[in-house]
Amino acid sequence: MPNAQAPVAQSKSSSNQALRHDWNVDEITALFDLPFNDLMFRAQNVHRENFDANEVQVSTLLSIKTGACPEDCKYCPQSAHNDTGLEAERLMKVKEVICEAEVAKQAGASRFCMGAAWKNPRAKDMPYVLEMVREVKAMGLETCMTLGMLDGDQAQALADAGLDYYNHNLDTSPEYYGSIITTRTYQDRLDTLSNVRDAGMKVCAGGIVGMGENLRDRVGLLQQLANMPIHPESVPINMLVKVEGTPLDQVDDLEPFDFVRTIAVARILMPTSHVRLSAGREEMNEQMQALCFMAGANSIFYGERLLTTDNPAADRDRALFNKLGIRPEKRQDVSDEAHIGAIEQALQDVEDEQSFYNAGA
Ligand code: SAM
Ligand code: DTB
Ligand code: SF4
Repeated sequence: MPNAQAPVAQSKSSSNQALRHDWNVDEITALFDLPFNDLMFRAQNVHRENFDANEVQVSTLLSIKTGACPEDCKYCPQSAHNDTGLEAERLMKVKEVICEAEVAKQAGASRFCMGAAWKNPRAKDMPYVLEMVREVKAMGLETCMTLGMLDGDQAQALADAGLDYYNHNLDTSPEYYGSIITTRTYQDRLDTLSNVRDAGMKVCAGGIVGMGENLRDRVGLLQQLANMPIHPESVPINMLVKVEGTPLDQVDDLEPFDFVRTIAVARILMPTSHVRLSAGREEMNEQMQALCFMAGANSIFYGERLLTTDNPAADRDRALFNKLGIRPEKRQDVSDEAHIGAIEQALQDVEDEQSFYNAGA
């Protein structure tokens, strides 16, 4: 049963254009095939019709249970099938999680995302994760979790505890999926996403590019996402982080413009969703990230760690935002003065630092 906070089904973008859920492969391929400048222009227009183009939402990630995962995802450093030398850690204590959430809030994050290396949460884990949701929410942060597959009851319990978003990625096209993961099916993932939606939470679902897939697979992934009855509110586009000891460690680099194109096409297909420039920013220079923002990305992970791999340090991101005139997006559901104050203070600190360097130059 949907709960009282269930999002209203999207039907229009702010430009009053109907949102489409019937994209076919040829149409999506034609977007990828546009001359780069034409694609960017279209994506920017769609972006500006629906969002403030100079605002980017910032989320901070925390791995609440690390490694020793029974799933065999070929990209993942946390899979027990991959020998990456990662030290496994048990589920963190609620108090430790709250301390990390406080640090993220002070640094200016508006959403706190907690991830666990599980196939699915066990019954005995649920009371702890529910308490994490309640306490992080009480701090005035938006909450997000990614814990693997959920049944309907687990999704409802998380929604009732106040979980705003659940992240569960499709990862790639249905056709390429079997080359990447064999321990859970594409349908398992779609079922979890529909349990999340039915429980009234917002859906965060996207994928990974640069895993050796072809253009048709990137088209197929975006088609699956865009043709859901309601578009995911958040669409993370991850660039594969190659980790030694995973089977994808040696895969060829993706042409960077193909990554930017994937963001631009996601923006056009899902005009009102937040498209997240997700994993892989540590390997991208500032100009590449700026192109992704121009293509319509309007969310990032903020903080020096993703789950187990590196992300740019918060001060580097604040400096980049300053150079580009980007403001962190404020929380949409409440106006939390402390949170807005933390972001403004952090930006002021960077400006002060820059004028200090300029004065000394
Ligand atoms: N275990 C849960 C699951 O898979 O549903 C949640 C955590 S899992 C690490 C969340 C997502 O992180 C994966 O679905 C995948 O899209 C992304 N991810 C994991 N390893 C990655 C890597 N090396 N590069 C890019 N994205 C990665
Ligand atoms: C998502 O799409 N990307 C994040 C988040 N959802 C959970 C995870 C990226 C993980 C990158 C590899 C690591 O740090 O372990
Ligand atoms: Fe486990 Fe998630 Fe990593 Fe797959 S992506 S191995 S399910 S932690």
